[in-house]
Amino acid sequence: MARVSIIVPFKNYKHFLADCLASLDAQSFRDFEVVLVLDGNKEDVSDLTEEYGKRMQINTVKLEGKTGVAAARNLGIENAKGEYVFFLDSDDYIYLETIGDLIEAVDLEGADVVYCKKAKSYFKRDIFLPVFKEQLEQLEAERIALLGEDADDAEDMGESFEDEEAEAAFETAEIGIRQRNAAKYLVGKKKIFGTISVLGILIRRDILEREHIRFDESVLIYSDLLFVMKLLDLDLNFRRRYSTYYIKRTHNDPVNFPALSQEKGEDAFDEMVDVVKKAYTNSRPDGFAREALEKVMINYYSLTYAPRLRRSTNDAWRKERLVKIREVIGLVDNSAYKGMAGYKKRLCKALLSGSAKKATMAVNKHLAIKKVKRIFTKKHEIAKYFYKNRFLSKPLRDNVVMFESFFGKSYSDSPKYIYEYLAKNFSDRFEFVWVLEKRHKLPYGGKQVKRFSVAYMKYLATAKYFVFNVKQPNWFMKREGMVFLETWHGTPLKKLCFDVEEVFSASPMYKKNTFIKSREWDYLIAANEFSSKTFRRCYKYNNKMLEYGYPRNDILHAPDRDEKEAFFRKKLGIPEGKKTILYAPTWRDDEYYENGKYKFTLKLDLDLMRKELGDEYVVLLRTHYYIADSLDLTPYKGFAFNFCKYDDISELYLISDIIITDYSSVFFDYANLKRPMLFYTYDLEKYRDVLRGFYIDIEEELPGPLLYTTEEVVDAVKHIEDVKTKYADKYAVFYEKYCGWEDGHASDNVVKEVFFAGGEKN
Ligand code: C2G
Repeated sequence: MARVSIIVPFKNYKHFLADCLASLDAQSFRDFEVVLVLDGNKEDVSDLTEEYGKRMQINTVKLEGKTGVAAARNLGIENAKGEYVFFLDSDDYIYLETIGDLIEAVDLEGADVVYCKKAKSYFKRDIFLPVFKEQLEQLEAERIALLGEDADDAEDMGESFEDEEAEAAFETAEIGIRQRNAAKYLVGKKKIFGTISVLGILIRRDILEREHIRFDESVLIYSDLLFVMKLLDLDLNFRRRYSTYYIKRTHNDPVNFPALSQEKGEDAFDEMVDVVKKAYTNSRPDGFAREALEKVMINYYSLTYAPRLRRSTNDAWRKERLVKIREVIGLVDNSAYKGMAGYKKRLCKALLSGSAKKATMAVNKHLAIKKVKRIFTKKHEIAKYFYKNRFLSKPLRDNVVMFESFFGKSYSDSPKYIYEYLAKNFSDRFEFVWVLEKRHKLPYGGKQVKRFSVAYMKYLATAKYFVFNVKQPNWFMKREGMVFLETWHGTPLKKLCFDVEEVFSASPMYKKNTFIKSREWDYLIAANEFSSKTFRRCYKYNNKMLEYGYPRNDILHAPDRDEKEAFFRKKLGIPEGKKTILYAPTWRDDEYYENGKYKFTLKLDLDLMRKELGDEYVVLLRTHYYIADSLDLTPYKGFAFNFCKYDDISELYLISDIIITDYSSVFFDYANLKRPMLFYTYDLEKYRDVLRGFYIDIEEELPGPLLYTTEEVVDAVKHIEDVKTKYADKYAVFYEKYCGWEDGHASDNVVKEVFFAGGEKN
C-alpha cells in the first residue's frame, strides 16, 4: 500500500497534465500512487500514463454517468489506497520535494493534516521552477543574514520546556493555536470564497472515512469550501510546512483555455451564496473555522462585491443580489468586525440597514474617498480622470490624426513615414499630434504631447484617426467613428499572442488584453504574406489587412537612396573611407529589472573587433528600445558608435554595409537592402527552446551564418565576400518571401486606403 494517494482529476488540456505528472516524477519521495480520474475527457492521455507509469504507480479511473470536479475527487477518494490523500489539479504542479516535505510532518510530528504554501504561476514548469528556486534561495539567504546563525532556532522558539506541567499546558494551547493557524491560513486569509481550496493539503485518509467527509457533488465551483470547513472543525493535529509549495497555474489564455473559475456563469453567484450560508450554519459556533469564514465574508462584501454595486447599471439585478448578499453578511457576528478597518464595518452596516439606496450611498462615498486618495498619490491618475470624465464626452475631431511609435520613445518606424507622407501632401486637411517623451524637431510642424499627460488624454479621447505601432493602452475607449490603424513593428519571428504556449515576461492578462485591444484595430499592416497569415491567426484578427509592405521600409527603396545614405553618414559622423557594421540585437525575456525595462550585456568583444577589423570598419551599436542599460563606449571612441537612443533604425540600416543581429525582426527589414547579414546567436538554444519559440526555422531560412563567438564574427566579416556567395541562393528565396511586397510605396498606399477610403486623394 502506498503511503500517499495523489488524486488528480482530469477533464481537458493535456499539455498541463504533462507538467503535472512531470512534477510528481521529480519528487525523490516515491511512496505514492496517482489516482488519475478521467472526467469525460476528449484527449487521449494514454501516452502520458504509459510513459510516467514506468516510474510511478498510476491508477486510472473513469467517472461514469456524472461530471464535475467534486464527483471526480470523490471517485478518487473511493479508489485511493494510501494512508494519506493529496489533491492535485491536473493543470497545476508541485514544487521540488513537496510530498516528502509534507510526509516529514507526519513522521516527525504525527500530523493528521499538513498544508503547504501556494504560489501562483502562469509559466510552464520548466520556466517557472529555476526562477522560483533562485528567488526562494535569495529570500532564505536574506533571512539568515537578518537573523544570523540563530535563524533556524528562532523558528522553533518556545519548543523546549523543562517543566513537564508547563509543557503539557503549552501542548494543549499549541494544538488550539495550530488549529487556529490552519483556519486562518486556509480560510481567513482569503479575500474571495473561490480561493479557499483543498489543494496543497495532505490529509489522513481514515479521517475522511470516519467523519464521512466528501465533496458535495451538487456544487459546481465552491465544493472545496464545504470540505475544508468540515476538516477544520475537527480536533486534529494540523501542521504546516512553509518550505514547500503547491503551484497553482493561472491560465494565461482565458480565451482558448479558460479555467473553471474563468468560466463562471450567472449561476455562480447563487451557488456561492448558498454554499457560504451552508458552510457557516454547519460550522461549529465557536470554532476557528467559523471565525475565519466571517472575516472572508466581510472582506468579500467590502472589497469585491461593494465596488461592483456602483459599476452596475442594472437595477433589478442589483436589488436581487443585494438581498442575497445581505443574508450572508447578516450571519456575521458583531465580534468579527474587531480589528478590521472601519470602512468595512460601515459598508456592511449600511447593507444590513435593508435599504439598497443606503448601501449604494455608503459604497459611493467610500469609493470617492479612495479615488481622491489615488488621484493624489498615483502618477497619471488626474490625467486619466479627465480622459474618462471630461474628454470622452467631447465631440470627435474629424481632422485630427494621432501618432505613436514605441510608446512615445521615438519619432520613428512606420508611423513616422505615414506621417511624413500625409503631412507633406495633405497638411491642409489634417491636424497632426505626435506622442513623444522628449521634444523633437518635427518636420511639417506636428503638435507634440507627452504620453499620459492631460493633453495626450484629450487627443486620445477626441482624435478621429490613430496610427500606432504598438498596442494602445488597455483603458483606451474606442468611440464610434474613430479609425485605428495599427502598423505593428515587425514581421513576426518570435511567437505572438495565441501562438505562444507560455508567456515568460508578459502578465497572465497578455493574451486576453491583446485579444480585446486588437478588436479595436480597423487596419493592420502586413509587410509580407507570411505576416498577413500569422497576424490573422495569432491575434484572431478579422478586420482589414493592408498588404503593402512596411512604410518604414520605403526609404530603403527610395530612388535617391544613395544620396540619402551619404547624407546620413555625414550627419551621424561616420568617418569617411570606413565601412560600417551595425550590431542590432533584440531583448531577452528573462533579463529584466522591471516590466518594460530590460538588461543588456554586450557579448561582442569590442577589443578584439577593433584589433582585427578597426582599419577597415567601424561598429554602430544599437540596442532594442526595451533596454534600460546604457553602454559606455568611450574606450572605443572612433571605432564603436552608440546609436542606442537614435530615433530611426531605418536610417541606420541605410548607412550600414553589414548587419549583425540575432532573433530580431530587424533582419526582415534589412534584407530589403540585399546587403550581407550575420547572426550572432550565442544563446540560441535558450532563446528558441525555453523562452519563446520561433515561427521560422532559422537554421534553415536565415540568409547568413549563425555565429556563436566574437572570433567567428570577426572571421565572417573578414571573409564577407565568401559569405555573400555562399548565401546568395538563400538570400534570394528569403527576399522573395519577406520583402517581395516592398516597392517603396507602402506609405502612399496605406494613406490612400485609410484616409481616403481607397478613393481619389484629391
Ligand atoms: N529595433 C531597433 N533596434 C534593435 C532591435 C529592434 O530599433 N536593436 C526595432 C526594429 O524596428 C524592430 C522592432 O524594434 O523591427 C522590433 O524589434 P524585435 O527585436 O523584433 O522585438 P519585439 O519588439 O519583441 O518585436 O512582430 C515583431 C515582434 O513583435 C517583435
